[in-house]
Amino acid sequence: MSKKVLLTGFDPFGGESMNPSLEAVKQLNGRIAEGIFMVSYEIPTVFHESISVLTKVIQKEEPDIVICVGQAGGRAQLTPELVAINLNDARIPDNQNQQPVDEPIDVNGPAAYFSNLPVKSMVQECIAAGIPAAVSHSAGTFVCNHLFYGLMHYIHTEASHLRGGFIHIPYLPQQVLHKTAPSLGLDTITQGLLVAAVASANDTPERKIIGGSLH
Ligand code: PCA
Repeated sequence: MSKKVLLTGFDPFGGESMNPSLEAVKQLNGRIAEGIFMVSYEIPTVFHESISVLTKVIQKEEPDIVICVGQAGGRAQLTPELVAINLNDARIPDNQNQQPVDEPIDVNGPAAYFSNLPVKSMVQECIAAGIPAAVSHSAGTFVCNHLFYGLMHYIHTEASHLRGGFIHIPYLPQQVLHKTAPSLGLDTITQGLLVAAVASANDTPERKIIGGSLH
């Protein structure tokens, strides 16, 4: 039976007029491929509200897998995140002008949660498809890490059958016309997310693949 994959992207933030995560997940909404069925939703780049919107969407859609996606301007690869930490420390305000500094996401929650998606297999499959990818060991301390932590907390406390995680993606070329920063085209990013979703659904036990970092 085909697995249902929920993909989410964020609205633009930090002065950008677009968010590649939203553009890419929109391309995959309703797409059926290699035994998976994808639906996509927009999440506000807002502390707290992002988690409550995601939770409602999960309850409505009842997916097997949740992959949240966000922009990581300056990165050159698709980067599945390994770990979400219990910390809000915003360098810029979110889209509702909230800027928490040094606050826990959940005072009673653990320091961190690991993704329960096969991050190294996702990376390996992307690379095999010619799409730049690497494991990331930090999702930052802004709304992406916040949503990722909220997702994993929900999985651990209320939905242990669910698999979920987060992927950061680079800027689109249109966003770097006046910046010195790497970018990837929308088709490449979208294809990478599809490959990552299929790798997650195939549910292969995580392989011993070299993918750590020295710093
Ligand atoms: N990236 C931000 C939040 C929304 C997004 O797309 C982040 O990395 O936290």
